[in-house]
Amino acid sequence: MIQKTKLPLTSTHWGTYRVRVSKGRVQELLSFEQDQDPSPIGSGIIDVHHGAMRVRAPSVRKSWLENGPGSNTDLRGTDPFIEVSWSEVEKLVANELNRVRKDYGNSAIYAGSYGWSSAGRFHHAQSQLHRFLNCIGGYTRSKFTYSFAAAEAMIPHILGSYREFLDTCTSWDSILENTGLCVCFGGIPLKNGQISQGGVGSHFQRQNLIAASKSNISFINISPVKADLLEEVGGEWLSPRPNTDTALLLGIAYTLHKDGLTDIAFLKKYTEGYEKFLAYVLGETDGIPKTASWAATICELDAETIENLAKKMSRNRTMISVSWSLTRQDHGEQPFWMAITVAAMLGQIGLPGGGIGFGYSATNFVGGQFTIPPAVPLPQGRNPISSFIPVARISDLLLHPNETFNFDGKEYVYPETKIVYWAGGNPFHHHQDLGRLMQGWKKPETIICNEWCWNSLAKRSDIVLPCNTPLEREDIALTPRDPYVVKMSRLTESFGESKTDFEIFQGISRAMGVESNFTGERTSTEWIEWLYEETRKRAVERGLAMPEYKKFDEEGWFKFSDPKENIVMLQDFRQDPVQNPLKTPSGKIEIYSEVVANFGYHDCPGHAVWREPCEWLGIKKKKFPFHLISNQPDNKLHSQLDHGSYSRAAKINGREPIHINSLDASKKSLKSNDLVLVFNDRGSCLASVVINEGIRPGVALMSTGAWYDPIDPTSERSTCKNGNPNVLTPDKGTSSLAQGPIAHTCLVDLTLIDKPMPKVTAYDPPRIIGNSRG
Ligand SMILES: Nc1nc2c(c(=O)[nH]1)N[C@H]1C(S)=C(S)[C@@H](COP(=O)(O)OP(=O)(O)OC[C@H]3O[C@@H](n4cnc5c(=O)[nH]c(N)nc54)[C@H](O)[C@@H]3O)O[C@H]1N2
Ligand SMILES: Nc1nc2c(c(=O)[nH]1)N[C@H]1C(S)=C(S)[C@@H](COP(=O)(O)OP(=O)(O)OC[C@H]3O[C@@H](n4cnc5c(=O)[nH]c(N)nc54)[C@H](O)[C@@H]3O)O[C@H]1N2
Ligand SMILES: [Mo]
Repeated sequence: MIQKTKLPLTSTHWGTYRVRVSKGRVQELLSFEQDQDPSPIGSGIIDVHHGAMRVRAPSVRKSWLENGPGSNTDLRGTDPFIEVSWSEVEKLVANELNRVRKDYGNSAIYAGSYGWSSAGRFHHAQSQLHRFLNCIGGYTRSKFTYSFAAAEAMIPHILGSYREFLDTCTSWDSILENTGLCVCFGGIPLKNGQISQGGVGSHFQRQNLIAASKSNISFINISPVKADLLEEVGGEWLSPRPNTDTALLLGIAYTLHKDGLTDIAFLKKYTEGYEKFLAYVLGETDGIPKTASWAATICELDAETIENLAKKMSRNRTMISVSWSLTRQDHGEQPFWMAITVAAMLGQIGLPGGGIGFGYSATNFVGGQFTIPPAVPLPQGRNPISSFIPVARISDLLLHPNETFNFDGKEYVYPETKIVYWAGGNPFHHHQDLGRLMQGWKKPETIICNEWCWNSLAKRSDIVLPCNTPLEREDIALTPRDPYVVKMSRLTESFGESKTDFEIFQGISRAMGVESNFTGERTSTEWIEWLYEETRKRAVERGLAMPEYKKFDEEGWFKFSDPKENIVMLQDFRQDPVQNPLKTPSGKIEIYSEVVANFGYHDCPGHAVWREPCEWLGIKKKKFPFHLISNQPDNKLHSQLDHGSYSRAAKINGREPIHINSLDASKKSLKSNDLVLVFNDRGSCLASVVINEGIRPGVALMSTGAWYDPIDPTSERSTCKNGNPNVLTPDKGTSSLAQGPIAHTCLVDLTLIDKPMPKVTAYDPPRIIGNSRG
């Protein structure tokens, strides 16, 4: 048997693996010897890689092929497909892009193409798509991410940048040495630390969390879900009503002020506009003092608990961790702004182990004590088209062309969309209110995607171009979010007629006469070496050692050496705010932002405020009794590999689990494993009940990821029999400022289903009726 360390490597968002291949197939993924806490998610790919759900040839929806663009768009999802040759499909796509460019202009091509795709820097599907479209005059793009759009728009106004501070969150090493108290909004969910975009060399969240709990650090998990903090860590569990964190933090702020616990010197030296915020806290501006008792009625915690928490935070070196989920809710700009404000009042920002952190364990990289690799991405060229949407406004774009929308202080217009092109993302996974997306999805004349499997997106497209998986292509994992650089080997032949995304766009660009612009006259192998060498040049400039490409290629991996000094967010700013000002108008932390105030948005004024979410447990005239939390799944990454054995093993009687507290179960006369309909006015889905005392009463927890599978695929509001919670979630922007998604703001009800329900068909391929090649 070959020694494990001699086996070829591959990299995924959920880890690096040594791969055992025989008989032309990947047989086993073995954890990388450097990985201290490997994730089991990877195993899900083996049984589906060569299965019936692979897209084996370019496939075109029957009505589109026979009657042209825009035909029977209501049949997307039910029409059968016809397989065509690559040369035929390349011509079809080229002609269609040319028709739309000529008649409507490039802004009529929406190719935001949001999504995680797979690891591997060169074959990053979205970058490949954007590079290709930039060669033919551009496209309408999307701005920001589903992960934390509210923070991406808001934090630059407060701290001058978001990404910069996300990438330099105070490291676990600094926490281990200095922190006394870790207050974790949304917990520190290890399930999420399994992944990191672009690849993971070694998972470090668990080891650090356990080490922290063994030292003298105490943890407080503030979350509707007890399991958001590892059982072994112990600590206290506070479960306020979901989406009330801002009110809780305001109650803490009031207490700090009342008890004289604010660091006035810090506020003076490093922040802007505290007085204006304080007037609001004291109720001088709206007549409502934001006392602990006021907060207590909103959060449903005791006032005493809130006051004690405030005092404990001021007594200790305190790290406040705010999970990214706090941004994916109505007014999701506010919790982060408020948490920064409280951290400033405590005066610990920029001190070792203190201040604020954005989502420890939201992905593996947060809090890493590693050197940020100066990773060079694939150049995408220039997009001359200025039209864009905030990423989660996709249904609005399709349903309301030529109408205006607000975003970050300006007004913009949605362009008209004729073509949607998606590569490396799945809107039928990620978007809210799928019934509404279904309405919008009928509007474009042509929908194209590159996919490797017949998931909910591929089934609802007009032209499906079969792409390779990472196991079928050579690539390089090289991301600023992980210190490991991994050479990914090509491990198996391409399934059916599938190609890499690069080859797919090479073929279309050839048909459009722009092949050499697109390829840059490099092969994929040459591009991989180019990315490495360009990164090495940057590394050398920064004094970072990196082996030559040949040596790296032979070894298979390389790790940047760790920095000697502990990483402490905003340490430079604290040490010298004049020499190292923030990139805000005042150069300081903007507790009050004149810029934001001048936008004049009621839903996002000039300092952090409590605004009632559009749906929450405290709403007047509550129609649906449960707050649905549709968090990230433990057993997969989003919708990827939902059809694989690892994900399917976690279903109960073939349906997605929904967790509720025993108090709610008895109110509803439900028991474990009961099949329920989860519903509200937007839609419904099926799920199997799990009774879980670690869920706050009034909360229902159902993770995302199940492939959308409506009982009646032609109906917009049909029950999803596979349990995709996005049939329930609202499609509304966080505020006029960020317009981010608000999946975690959602009320639902549950009812027992005591009759047999239709079987899940999500994992069956669509009907393919012959091929046009005879
Ligand atoms: N209710 C609810 N909804 C949510 C969230 C939530 O918390 N609750 N979270 C949101 C968040 S934070 C995110 S980031 C989004 C995630 O949403 P997405 O990133 O869109 O979800 P994925 O399932 O990862 O989609 C990636 C797609 O790329 C395909 N793919 C993989 N490799 C390749 C490749 O090499 N080439 C091509 N062409 N395709 C490939 C996969 O098959 C898959 O269909 O979901 C959002 N939606
Ligand atoms: N295994 C796995 N890991 C992943 C992903 C995946 O799909 N699978 N997706 C990755 C991606 S794209 C992202 S963006 C990150 C997201 O990282 P997070 O945003 O941290 O992920 P979530 O699981 O949505 O939320 C974390 C926890 O926040 C709690 N929560 C929800 N609403 C509230 C609230 O109003 N208040 C408080 N205090 N707590 C609340 C929920 O109980 C939830 O379990 O995860 C990444 N990690
Ligand atoms: Mo995300």
